[in-house]
Amino acid sequence: MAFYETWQLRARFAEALSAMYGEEVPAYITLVEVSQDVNKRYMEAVGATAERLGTIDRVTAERHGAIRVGSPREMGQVARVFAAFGMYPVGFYDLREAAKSSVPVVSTAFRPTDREELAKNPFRVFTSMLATDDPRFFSKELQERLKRFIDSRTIFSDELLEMAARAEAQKGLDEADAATFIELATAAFKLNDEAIDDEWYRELENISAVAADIGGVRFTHINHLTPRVFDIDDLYASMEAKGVTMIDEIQGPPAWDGPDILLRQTSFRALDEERTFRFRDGSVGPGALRVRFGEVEQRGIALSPKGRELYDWMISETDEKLRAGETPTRDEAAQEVWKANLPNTERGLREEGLAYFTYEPVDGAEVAPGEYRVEQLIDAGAVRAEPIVYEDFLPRSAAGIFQSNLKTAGTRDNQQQGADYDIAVMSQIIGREIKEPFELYREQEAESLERLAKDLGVKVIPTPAVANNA
Ligand code: OOG
Ligand code: NI
Repeated sequence: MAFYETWQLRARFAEALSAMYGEEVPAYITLVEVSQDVNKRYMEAVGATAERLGTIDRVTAERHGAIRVGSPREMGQVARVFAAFGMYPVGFYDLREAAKSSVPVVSTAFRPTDREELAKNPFRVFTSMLATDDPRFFSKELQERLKRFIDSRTIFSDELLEMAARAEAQKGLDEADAATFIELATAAFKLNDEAIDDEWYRELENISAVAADIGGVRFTHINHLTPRVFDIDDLYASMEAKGVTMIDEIQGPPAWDGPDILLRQTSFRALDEERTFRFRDGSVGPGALRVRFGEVEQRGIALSPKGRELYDWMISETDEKLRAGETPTRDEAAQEVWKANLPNTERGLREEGLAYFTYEPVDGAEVAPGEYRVEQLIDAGAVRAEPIVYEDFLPRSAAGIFQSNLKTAGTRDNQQQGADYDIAVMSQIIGREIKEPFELYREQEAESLERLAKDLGVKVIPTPAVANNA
């Protein structure tokens, strides 16, 4: 019988979720089709360098999902399911702080962590946990009811969790088990039509639509599945031309003439979906909910801590310009800030140690023994630099995406002391160590430098990105 390795399970899981989500949210199918057109158009227009940040095959298949769970127990369980697919927690995002509206969640992303695995299938899932114990959002009394409600539900069955443990231990499953496992895992994220308690849902919704979406129902569901494009400006215009209403902005860096960095994201607005409610008088009937939307993204180069500091500064500088009324739109403000502060070549990014790359010898290259900087080797035609793609998320963009799809801001009491969460606390909740994104990228660059030195038989001086962040 055929054996499905971890990455094959991951690819099948991503495909199964995509098929299910397409049935649930037909506008997603339009988004995927338009994304594919955009990518084809980009390949034709740009030619050979189009695939610098990802091959067309990888980018076409690439998705990230977003899910939301209600408790540490559920977070630990979902981590076990994802581990079976070779997806491990990376990064900590506190959206309570990043959002102006009431978004009471803390998050991580589950994804493959090494290069070969990412190349085989990069599926990742942004996973948020409701901070039910945060008194800024929930009174003591409501915390109790919310916890009781969430603790009484079962999203991940014992059968699913047992199979996940087996798949993780064996690094895969045989054909029959693989099919069952993927079916069970996918079904755990299917939109359920069990009647929703209207009074309970609305009580939570008054505080935060996100809290209601997570804690107001007995199930979870996939919130969005995001395709990747090479040109998000083209995607945005193409969707609007089709009559699909998009949120007001593209989140993250602006369009500009230099290298793509980090992550640009946008989405079509959350759509009304019919769900079933049980009302106070006991009657059951339809009602509309608006929680799911269609996000799309364009990925750029991973930044070092120094680069990230510059990025965060440029974002606040952009806010400042906008506030001062210096430019009419956020995009124009950002473009000016980018032009004035960010090197507009990959080489510039490397020389200032702002972004991560890997370095490979050019075929047949020969270099006299000695000690070199990589830029010297590149100039001599002996070495090629390849950008490392940013595989993670941005808290402010995530908060922006959450917010722009909420109808109301909700409520929060900032006089209260917030519940403490950080990467260490979240690691404990998950039961596995959450990796720091920077460390993964830095390791990749450092390893490539070591390999390069060995291959060429020379000494290579550490690059600024590696040396500054050791
Ligand atoms: C997650 C929102 C964040 C992203 O891509 O930044 C996100 C959610 O809506 O659950 O998906
Ligand atoms: Ni997303």
